[in-house]
Amino acid sequence: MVALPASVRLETGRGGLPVLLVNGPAARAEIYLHGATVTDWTPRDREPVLWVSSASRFTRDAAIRGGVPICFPWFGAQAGHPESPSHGFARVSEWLLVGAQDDGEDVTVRLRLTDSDAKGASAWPHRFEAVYTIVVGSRLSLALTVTNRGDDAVAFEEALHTYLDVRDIRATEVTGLEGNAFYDSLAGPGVGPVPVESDPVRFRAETDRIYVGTRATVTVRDTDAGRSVLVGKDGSETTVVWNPWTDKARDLPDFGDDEWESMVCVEVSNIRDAAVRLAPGCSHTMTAIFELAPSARTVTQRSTPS
Ligand code: TA6
Repeated sequence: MVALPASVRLETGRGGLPVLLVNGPAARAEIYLHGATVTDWTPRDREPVLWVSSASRFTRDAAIRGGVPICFPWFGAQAGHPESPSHGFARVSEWLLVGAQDDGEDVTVRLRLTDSDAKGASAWPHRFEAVYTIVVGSRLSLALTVTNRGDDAVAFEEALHTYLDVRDIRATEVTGLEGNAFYDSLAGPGVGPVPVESDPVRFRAETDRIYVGTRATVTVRDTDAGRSVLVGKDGSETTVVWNPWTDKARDLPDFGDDEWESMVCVEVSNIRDAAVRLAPGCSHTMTAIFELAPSARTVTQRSTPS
């Protein structure tokens, strides 16, 4: 058993699933071993940044609807295997806690998944090790390192399928993707990248896009809440932006009918042409870094009506 610092407790969470409760100097967080899903990150004196559906399941056979599910080793449907789970098996597998420590203002937690622990790994018959390093502080850093433990080269897709909480999606915009082409996933498979995005992404209907060749930090500006979330990254070439809007939200069994108004997914990823190729023994790391832009309003000022 890994020795836990005082800032980290292993508890029984929703659905009886094991959860790590992190209470560090600069922020708190909640991390389910199920899917290594971070379901809460709240910097001190700020509001929670991640969104979790009130209808989410917390069971071993389903992904958590919210927080940061990990899509690996494929994104969406597995090519040639329609029976395989959407977005791969990492988000429905139990990850092993391999380390936890205090680092000044930050708290670092490490989780691991290998081909022998993964649920349904037979769908992707390759030997691998995935290590997820979560640093909880005034910034949230999520680094997924995948190592090819086999004798043959492998290719995989990955995404940190982050659900961000917003006050109103209609008053939310995403900047930093201008100049990047995108696949419109609503246009169906086989439709090539749509010409370059020229404006901030605004939401007026179901939106499901895969931006390609992205490197820059993306800003999610939630004007109603007066808050911006910066999404920085490393080792990632694509960014997915998703909001299900009314119909898709209604169709999803683990998603509240009206909850589309208060969330947006911005997903640091390597999918489609950016799938990662690894030779035997080699590793690749993809990192997402979340940060709240300085805000004139902190929790206390907002909560006391004038
Ligand atoms: O990331 C966007 C997306 O791929 C959408 O197409 C939508 O299906 C969403 O993920 C949710 O997928 P899920 O398998 O979690 O229902």
